[in-house]
Amino acid sequence: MSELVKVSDTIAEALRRHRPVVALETTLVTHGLPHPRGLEAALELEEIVRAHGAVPATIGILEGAVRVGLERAELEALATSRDVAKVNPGNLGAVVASGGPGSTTVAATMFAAAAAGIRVFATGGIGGVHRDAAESGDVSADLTALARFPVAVVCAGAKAILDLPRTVEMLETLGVPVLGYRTDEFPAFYRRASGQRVDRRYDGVQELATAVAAHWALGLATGVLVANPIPAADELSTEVYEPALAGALDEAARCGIRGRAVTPFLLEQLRERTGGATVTANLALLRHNAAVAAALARALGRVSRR
Ligand code: PSU
Ligand code: MN
Repeated sequence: MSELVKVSDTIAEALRRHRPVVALETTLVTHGLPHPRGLEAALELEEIVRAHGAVPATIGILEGAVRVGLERAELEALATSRDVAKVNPGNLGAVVASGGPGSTTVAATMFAAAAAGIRVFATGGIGGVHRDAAESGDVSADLTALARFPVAVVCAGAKAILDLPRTVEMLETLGVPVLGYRTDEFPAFYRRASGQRVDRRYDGVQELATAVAAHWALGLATGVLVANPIPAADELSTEVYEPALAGALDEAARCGIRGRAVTPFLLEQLRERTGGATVTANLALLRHNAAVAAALARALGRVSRR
């Protein structure tokens, strides 16, 4: 592994002992949730992973290295510093070389997790094909990372700001399995259903782990998407959500928002336009994903010891 990827002693020890480890990203901390909810969420997600019997490895960029397993003070430093770069594989080298702080998206977190040997990662919702992709060409680097790095990503589907049918098609094109955890449908982040199907449904975490392990045992070296819907009690109603999304998309077009700024801009617009309801829902699905990811990491350990 490159010396530019630094694994903390705690995480290195956990991996050596074949303990279940769950990677966590930091872009949702710095760009996805309003301050200080991001830091609170990051610490809470670590606690949930621990409570479910796994070791959390939060990933970010500090002082010229990709850090796998940030300490609390480091996470606080990242969450509270002003100009934190949002990092995907395309600007990862430049941000590391700059020495400045960076938060890792799903794509960059998958890269780092794979480099460290971590197989399970929990996030909120992945990036995907944007609704205006025909004109803007905006397709998240999360999709290409899923095609490249062998990590199981537990998420509540793709963010609902996206074009979900095209996102699901692209996952199929890239050969990324979309496995539903207690769902037949690909979830839509704030909603449990999208009308899109998953490749297969699993109701038990052990059978899910067996399928994930089989994918890699075959030599298929891609990521695996584990689609875990938001709990029913936390779903947003479409009456609240749809008008807010329409307004947010209009505002982004009006302001000419492009590139890495698009997703954070839309999430912030949704927060304002729903009186914070999208943030509450986002936190609920994140907690659920962290718990399922920990259970999956433990189950994967049982599969590989057989
Ligand atoms: N999940 C959330 N909130 C977020 C994200 C995921 O609940 O803010 C972040 C992830 O880091 C994801 C990124 O990789 O949004 C997608 O950004 P883009 O569409 O620019 O690739
Ligand atoms: Mn983009």
